[in-house]
Amino acid sequence: MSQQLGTLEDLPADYRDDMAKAGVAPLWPMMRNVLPHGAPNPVTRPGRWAYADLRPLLLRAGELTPVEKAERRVLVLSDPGRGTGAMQATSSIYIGMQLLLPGETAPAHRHTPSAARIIVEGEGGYTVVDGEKLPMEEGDLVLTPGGEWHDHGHEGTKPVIWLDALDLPLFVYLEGSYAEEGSLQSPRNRPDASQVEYLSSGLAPSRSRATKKRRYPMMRFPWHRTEAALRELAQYDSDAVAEVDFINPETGEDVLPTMGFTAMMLGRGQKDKPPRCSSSAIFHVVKGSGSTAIDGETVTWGPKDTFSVPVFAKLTHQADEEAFLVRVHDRPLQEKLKYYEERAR
Ligand code: 1HN
Repeated sequence: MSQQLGTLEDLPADYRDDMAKAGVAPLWPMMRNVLPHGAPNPVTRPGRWAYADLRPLLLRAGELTPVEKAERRVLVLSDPGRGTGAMQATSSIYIGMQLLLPGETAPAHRHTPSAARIIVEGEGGYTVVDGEKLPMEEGDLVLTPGGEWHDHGHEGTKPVIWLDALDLPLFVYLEGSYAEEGSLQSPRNRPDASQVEYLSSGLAPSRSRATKKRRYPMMRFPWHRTEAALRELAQYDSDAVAEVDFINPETGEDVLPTMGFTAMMLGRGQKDKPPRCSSSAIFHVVKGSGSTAIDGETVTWGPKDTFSVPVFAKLTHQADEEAFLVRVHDRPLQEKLKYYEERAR
């Protein structure tokens, strides 16, 4: 029962003028823009960012702009559907690539949006989150949950580069985005929780009932463990693509309120055709190469490349060689809003 709705031009000019003066507008000419039939009509377009392009640009930023002048030395990966400079890769997810040079520090601050980093290159970088020093090694996922103080440092000898994912667009939309400045934290002198408290999955330290639960008990997920888990999974179920969710080890829930993260492994020549889903995503290639058809448009990728996919995209991944990808998505937000959906292809 789809009916053509009336347009603005159908209405007499004097009536339109009077509406404008009264600060109102008719809904019906705009109805389908905000409620298209059957499925959303995303603004987001697929994006692809080759590391070979980003790396030299970032290193040049390192020469042009001292970290003191940048606070965070980042190049923003803008959604092609919104244009360069857009502070979002999809409707809800911001992605940037950050550089820290040896000896540099990025000052402490905390803000309402949550962040997570996927480490792309380098050794010796670290983030201190709420007094916990989190080493950054290639492929690690490191969380900076909203409201937690965080600063970055670098004890190595070569540039460190990582990908930042934030739920910033949501907070901007909600007019809830702001930060507070602080001074560098002195970290507690012990390894991070992944190395002390949650070394083995299924085991967590016993605590008395009086002990206050930490909302974010583990904020670093070392890559070597993620890769080992994927290899085990892949070995015993070679048809299905091995994919793991990063979860809060105390609750089994998503690691952050709005953003979720998975890691997947594709064997050489393996294809993956996931269901179409209402969440948007950004994929970062930790290792390997291949291609992904996104609604029929093929994106090729190699190590350290990044690409984005809009909601309900029809995806086919194919690995040319063994490949590991990390996916950032907004399913946790959509689950909370009770509308996350998957559809047959
Ligand atoms: C931020 O705090 C970081 O802490 C990186 O490294 C990127 C982009 C927008 C807003 C805050 C960081 C950011 C950011």
